[in-house]
Amino acid sequence: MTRKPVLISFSICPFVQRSVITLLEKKVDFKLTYIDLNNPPEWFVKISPLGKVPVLKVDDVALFESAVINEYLDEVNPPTLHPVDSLLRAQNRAWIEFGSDMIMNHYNMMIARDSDAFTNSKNRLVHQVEQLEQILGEGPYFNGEGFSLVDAAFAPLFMRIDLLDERFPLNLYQINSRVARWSGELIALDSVRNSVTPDFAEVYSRFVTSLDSYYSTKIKATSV
Ligand SMILES: N[C@@H](CCC(=O)N[C@@H](CS)C(=O)NCC(=O)O)C(=O)O
Repeated sequence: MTRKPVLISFSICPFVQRSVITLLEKKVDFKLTYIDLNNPPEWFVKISPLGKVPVLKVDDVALFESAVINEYLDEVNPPTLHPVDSLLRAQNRAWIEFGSDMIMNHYNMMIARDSDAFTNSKNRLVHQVEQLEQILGEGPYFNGEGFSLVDAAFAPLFMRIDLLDERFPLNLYQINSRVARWSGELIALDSVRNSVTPDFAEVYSRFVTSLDSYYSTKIKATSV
């Protein structure tokens, strides 16, 4: 019998959060183990080929890459959160990759040392938001009525954008846009709200403020 899956986590990692959301949506009984990525334990280094979280331990197997972990979770815990049609499913996988790129652009924007690097990442992000705006339908979710793995993939990004906007708004999307509406739907879900620790807003905000970056100087300037 397969034992309870164990998800190896770092508290503010958006990629881990994607898998937590999927596990919660599917009501899977799982265990979360937190590690310090700045000082990873020996056992983690041994099982994580890229040294990254998330890793999902299923019995003696260590799965890595959030999109792959979510595909696995989806397959073994029906009903599926993917479209049944092969072409739609492939398209959904492509947009999950797109979401990963957005998460990295958002992160690069946060850590950018100067105004040029910051603006460069921000422009890329704004362009990606515009691309999303073009392909989104009436909602409430990416594929319409049903929550899918694309929603799980984007929710962590929207949660971070939303939290940071409270400190120093970047206006990445218009209030009445489809992206804004989609973001609002996802952030309000129990599976998304419960996918982070209760102190997440504080911990994430502290992390961003502690960065030696262009954006953190903006945040600090508004806090005084
Ligand atoms: N493509 C990976 C990205 C995972 C990732 O970048 N995780 C970060 C934390 S959010 C990490 O473990 N970084 C440690 C490192 O790069 O050494 C996924 O989707 O799982």
